[in-house]
Order: sequence, then C-alpha cells, then structure tokens
Amino acid sequence: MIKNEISNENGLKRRIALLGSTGSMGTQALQVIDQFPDLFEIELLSTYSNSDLIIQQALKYKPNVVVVINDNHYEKVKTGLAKEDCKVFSGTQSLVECMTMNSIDMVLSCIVGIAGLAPAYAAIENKIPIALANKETLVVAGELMMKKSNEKRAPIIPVDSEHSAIFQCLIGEQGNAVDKIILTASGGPFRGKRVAELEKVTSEQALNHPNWNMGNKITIDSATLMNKGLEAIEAKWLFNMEIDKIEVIVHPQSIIHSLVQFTDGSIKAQLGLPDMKLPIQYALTFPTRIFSDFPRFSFTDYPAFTFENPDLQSFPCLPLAYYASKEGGSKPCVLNAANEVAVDKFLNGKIKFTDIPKIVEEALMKIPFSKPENIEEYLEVDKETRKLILC
Ligand code: MN3
Repeated sequence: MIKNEISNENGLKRRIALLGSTGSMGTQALQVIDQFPDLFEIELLSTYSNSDLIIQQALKYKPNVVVVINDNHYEKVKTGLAKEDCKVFSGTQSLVECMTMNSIDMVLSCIVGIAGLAPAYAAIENKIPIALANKETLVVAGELMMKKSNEKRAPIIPVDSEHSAIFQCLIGEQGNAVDKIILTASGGPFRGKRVAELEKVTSEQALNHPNWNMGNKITIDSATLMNKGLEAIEAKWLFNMEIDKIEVIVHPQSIIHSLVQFTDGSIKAQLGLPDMKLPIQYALTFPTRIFSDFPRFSFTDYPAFTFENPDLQSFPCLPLAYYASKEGGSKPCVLNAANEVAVDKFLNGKIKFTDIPKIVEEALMKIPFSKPENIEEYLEVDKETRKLILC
C-alpha cells in the first residue's frame, strides 16, 4: 500500500536523479535510499570531481547515467565504468541536458553552491519535482524558480532541516494566515565569541560543528551565521513570506528544527534529533511517512531547551543577508557569490574568519544593482562578483 502511494503512476519504483552524490548530503541520501530498495532506484548520479567514490557508487546502484562535472576526472570514471551499462558524461551542460530525461521521476539536488542552479531550473522546466538540499539555488534565483515551479506544477520540496520543519508545520493549514516563521540556529561553534576572539579562529575550529554533520562549505556558513541568512532567503521564497516576517532564534540543542506562528498566535514546531537523513527521507517519500529505525528523540536526554537572540555584531553575515534580500534583484546573487569565494579562501588559509563578512559587504557595495531576468543573467552576476574578489 505504502509502495503505491509513493511510487509513480505505473506502480514502479521512484527513479531518482541524485545530483552531488559524493558529498556529505549525497552520501546520506544514499544511506536513506539503501533502506528502501523496493521504493527507489537510482537513475543518475553526479559528482564534481570525486571519481573514486562515484565509480564505487555507480557499481553499487547501477544508474543509467553518471555525470562528472570537472572534465579532468571524466576519463578515469569512463574507464572505471567501461564494463557497465552506463553512460558517462562530463560538464555542467551535460547535467543540464540530462534533466530532460523522461526516465527521472524526481531530482534530489545535493550540489553545493550556485553550481546547482542551472540543473535545478532545467528539471523544473521539464516538470520534474525536486527535493532541494541546494539552498543557493533559491537564494540566487528564488523568484524565477518559484514562478517556474508553479507554472510547470513541479513542486520544490525542501530538504534543509529548517525548511522541512516549516513545510511540515504548514501541512493542513492551507488558507490560514501565518504571522511569522521562526528559524532556529544552533549558533555554530563560535557562539558567544566576540569579534576580537573571532579574528584568531582557524578553519579547523570552524569545521568542528557541535551538532550537525555537514560538508565544509555549509559548516563554515554555520559558523559565520551566513547559513541562517541564506536559509531566511530560501524560506522567503519557498513559503512566500516577507523577509521581515522570518525571525532567527539561536537554539543550541538543535532539536526544534523551526517553527511557524499563525495569525491566532498559536505556534507549531517540528522536533527531532539533528540528523539530515530524516528530512531527506521525508522529501523523498512525501506526502507519506515511512517507518525508519533512526534513533528516537527523548525529552529526558535534553532536560533543557535554551534560546537566545543571534549576536549580529559578532556575526554580521546574518544582517548582510537580510539587507541583500530586501534590496532584491541581483543582490542575493552577489551575496552568495562573494560568500562562496570568501569561504573558499578561508578554508585555504588565505584570509581570516572575520574577513568573510568584509568581503561580502564590499562586493554588495561595489557590484551595481541589476534585475536579472533569466538564469544566464544570474550566472553573469555571479561571474562578475567572483572576478571582483579574485583580482
Ligand atoms: Mn539548515
């Protein structure tokens, strides 16, 4: 019965294109899929450059297509899968073209950064529902993505834990007005630190997140609170809210994944242990809930939930994201591009932690405002911003 509810109309397995399968989110998604071999099959896998892992994954999951974004790793993957009945392509454009395959029932995008934008847009254009873990897609081009999603009736189902929580809180509330959305933040590894202390923190310290097991880029974003800023913008588009009605509250235990306050003052929350496999599974099986043997949350293990306001002086990335969102147009795209470059520089030891917001702010001031109207124009703004910072 459950199988029929979540499978496609032919009663077959749901065929998944997993974009970014070798990253932290991608490998966790495969762990979820491993639990339900009767429900899902992998149609496509893609990686940026992790050739060894994608070969292993392709041998196990037998996708029809594998895409390697970075050309330098194509030959190795091609050779590694020579005996398999599997097409191997390289480059972003190939991945975009694959999003027209009729054999894909759902795209699960775990790509990191703006690289996820063009493939996600192509999938929506081809009426394929997306489970979206790639928040940058909505940060950069949320208006365009949501318009296309409505026009093509291809839903975007959030995988980000906060947005999955809000999505779950809103079920059954159609037509009821929302007062505000409350996004919870763990506060990251540097919660409570002042600017002077943040000057000296290293990337090793920043990568040591207290609650969540995530990739490098998002872990640094969590440390700067840029992640929460990006998530506020993501929520604005997903749930059609004004940015000022999205409030951030620091909740260091990361058990309440987010909340919605309705017009009567009532608040709904979604809770659970901090494990990305839960929102991944919900997005894949929505609207059905399927049994999982994930560890259960116990209130007695967490006798106190605490809350505090975010420290906007020490973590200026959060107000910068709100600023960019209010300005609109190209600003969120500039914010995102500058942040991607700055995080990369910090991870490579080239700048200080506290330089990240400075670089983002400078880019927001220097790149002239524009109103991109299509994906190409957004990608142009992205390129222009990277060029400004790198030279
Ligand atoms: Mn999140």
